[in-house]
Parts: sequence; C-alpha cells; structure tokens
Amino acid sequence: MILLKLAVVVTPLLLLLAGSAFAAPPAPRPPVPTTQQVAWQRGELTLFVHFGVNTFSDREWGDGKEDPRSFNPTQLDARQWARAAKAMGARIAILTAKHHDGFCLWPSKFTDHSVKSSPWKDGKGDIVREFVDACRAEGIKPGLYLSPWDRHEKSYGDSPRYNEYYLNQLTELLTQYGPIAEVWFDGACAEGPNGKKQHYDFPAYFAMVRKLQPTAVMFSDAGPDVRWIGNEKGTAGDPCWSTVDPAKWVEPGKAADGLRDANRFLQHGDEGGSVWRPGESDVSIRPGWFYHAKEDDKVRSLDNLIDLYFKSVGRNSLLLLNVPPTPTGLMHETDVKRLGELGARLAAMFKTDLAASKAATASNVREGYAPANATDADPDTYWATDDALTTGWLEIDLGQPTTFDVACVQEANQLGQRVAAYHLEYRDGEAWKTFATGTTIGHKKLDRFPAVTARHVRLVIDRALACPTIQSFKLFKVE
Ligand code: FUL
Repeated sequence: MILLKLAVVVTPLLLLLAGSAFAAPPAPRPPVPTTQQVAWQRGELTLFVHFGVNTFSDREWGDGKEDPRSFNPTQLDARQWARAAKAMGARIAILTAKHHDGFCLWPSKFTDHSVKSSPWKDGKGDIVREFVDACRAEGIKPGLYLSPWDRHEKSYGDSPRYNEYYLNQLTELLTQYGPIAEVWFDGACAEGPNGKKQHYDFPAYFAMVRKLQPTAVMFSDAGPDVRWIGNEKGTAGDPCWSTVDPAKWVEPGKAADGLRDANRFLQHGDEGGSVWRPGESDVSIRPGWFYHAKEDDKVRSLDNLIDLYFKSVGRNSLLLLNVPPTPTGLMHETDVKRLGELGARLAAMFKTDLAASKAATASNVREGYAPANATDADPDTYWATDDALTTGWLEIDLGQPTTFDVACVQEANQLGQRVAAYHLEYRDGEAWKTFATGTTIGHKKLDRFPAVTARHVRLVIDRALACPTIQSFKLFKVE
C-alpha cells in the first residue's frame, strides 16, 4: 500500500522532470542583462527630482558661490514628491543630492556647503533622509544623483584630492540611507580653481557603488549598467538596442563617417554590441531641470507625455521624467496634477489587453515554449522557436472581429536581445495585410496605427540575431 502511494506521488514527478529535460531553454544570445538590469527596465518610469540652491537663485547651473542661507524651503514635504511618483506609475525616484553648484542636500561631514549651513530646520535637517523615507513609505525605490562636477569645492581640479572628496561623499550616501536603487553620474566636467581640468576616477566610483550597494544600477553617459540615450528630449532611437559596443565609441562630431558620433550611437545602441547597457531617456516636464516660476505655463501637456512614453518606453528604453519642486519645497500643483493624469491615462490605455489568453499558434514551437506563453499574464514565460531559426510568426485568434489601434510586443530580454526586424499583419479573407512594421523590440515595443478590425493577427519576425523569444504580444484599443 505504501509502495503504491509512493508510486502515485513519485511517477508524476518523474514524468515532469523528464518533460522539462526535453524542454531545454533557448541558448542565450550574449551579452545578456544582469538581474538588476532586467528589474530596472521592467520599472519603465522613473521620477527625477532637481532641487537645490538653484531653486532659490532661479538658475539652471549655480556657480558654487551661492549663500547657503538662501536655501529655505518652508513647506518641504518629500511625501508629496513620493506620492506624485506613485501617481505617475514610477518605480524609482532620483534626487539631486548634489548638483554642479556643490551644495549638498544632506549634512555631509566633508563640507559646510550644505543644508547644515542653511536656515532650513535651523541647519539640522537632511533632505536625502526625508526623501528616502518618503519614497519607501510610498513604495518607491530611492535613487541619488551626485554630480561629479562641483563648482564650489576647492579641491576640484586637483584630481586625486577631489576624487577622494567625491568618494567620501558617495560613501556617505551609500552607507547612511539604506538601499539605493540607482546612482546617477552626470558627465559634466570642467577646470578647477587651479586652472586644471578635473579627471574623474570613474572606475573607483563604480567600484565603490558595487561594493556598498551591489544591487544598485549605475547610470552614466556610457554605463556601466545603464547608458544615456544621447539627448535630453525623452526619446529613444528606432532601432534601439540594449547592447552597445564601446570599442566603436566616437566623440561627438569626430566620426569619420560623419554619422557614428556618440549621441547617435547612444540613441540606437549597437546591433550585436559587446555589452548590455539599456538606454535611459531623461527629460524635464518643464523647459528647465530646476524650477522657474516663469515656466509655470510651460508644463508639458498630457498628450506630449504620452507621446514621450511611446518614444521611450515603447522603444525599449526607460523614461526618466523630471519634476522640480518650487522654493516652498513642494512640487507645483500643475505638475502634480499632470503626473496623476499621466498615470491614470497609461493605466486606462493598457487596462484591457484584447489578446489576453486568446488562442495562439506559431510557425514553429520549441517544446515547453508554447505560443500561449505570449498571451498569458506571466512576464517570465515566452514563446520560442528551435535554436536554428531566426524568423517565424506568432498568430493570435481573437475569436471574433476585434478593433485595436496599439500593439505591444516584448522579448524575453534575459536571454539577450534578438529581433532586428518584424511586421504585424491581419488576415483579410485569404490575404494577410501588413499594418505596422518595426525594427528592434527588446523589453517593450509599442506601435500605434489607425484602428484595425480583424480576428486573426500575426507578429512576423523577419530578422533576428538568434531564435525569437517573445514574452508577450498584446493588443489595445486606446483612442
Ligand atoms: C545635465 C546637467 O548639466 C543638467 O543640469 C541636468 O542635471 C541634467 C539631467 O544633466 O547634464
């Protein structure tokens, strides 16, 4: 009897194991992302918060000579910022702990040019602390921007001394405030008071972050985890590869072919590039990064922000949207309202996936990687073909003629980015008609098109660097 019971329990287990032995996953297509790069990109939206002495001097770049006594936000409420981040749908919020003027929003031990010399909370306050606490209370992960360019610090330009100063400040930020999700390194660089150009020791900065915050992602112009998208307009290139080849990096304007300068390179990434560095698209909700009352009527419209979402997140990037608090320490009501509208509009647009759990078939199916994996709600399952194939199609039967005007396709990025060209088509009688064409897919590709009404819809992979691995194929009606 016991033996029989054992057999009943063990046999299905053995069958399951035997089955999964045949269902070998597709071979990865290197380079592949780290787990934190995958998690970072799935976040899709990040709030950027530029706040500091510039907020009080009405400038974009302070010169470092600002009087710390000018800094006095009488109604500062970091919870308001964090709630705004949540309302917009952001997973991370990044604060300028120090901008180019060198003024620190935390009471650094290594300088007096900080909140401790300001009237705010009688010099006893710490905005980085309030920010990280508020973020965590609202379920947002905090990130920090520590500008290497420092126009106040005397040692700037005396490279080894300043690098030590910078590393000390980095250490404070990375050891006193709990987990930091993203560290943002701006590339601006200049001469110090000694007339010498400062050389940043980026390898030492990066090593310090890895040591103190191993789960953080680091942004800088060229990585190491996340690259700049090459403009400050909030738009990624098309195509947009998460891979780049740093060996091909050329300074802006110096490209021999006149094309391959750094910013174009960052926009598009590099097909078959040697390292994984997805692009982050930064932009401000207003013309400036810092708050200026004269820009109160220049806050981006909801339609404009939705357009940016399609051109950043919808092109395999991440949208880093800046909203600057005013001198009161609160974000302006227009901006806060806009963030709420953005979150609500995105939620409404992508609420009903018309292809969800619909029947799916494909030109080729790798065992264990069924087409239905692309229409389920699980972000960790995907449709894949046999390794030898680099083209193929995935077809959805919507059950009845259905009208849609947005398609969302996602690759299983953890195995490496593959698709270089695809098109979308629907069946019209016996004919298949193309309604959208695209290049790269990556984490997410969104296509908008005049409404199509059809029952049978196909994603056709026309060219890929390795066998297709499609995590999802969704259809929406948004207009
Ligand atoms: C730039 C800076 O110079 C701007 O002031 C701003 O912080 C932007 C996000 O990065 O390089």
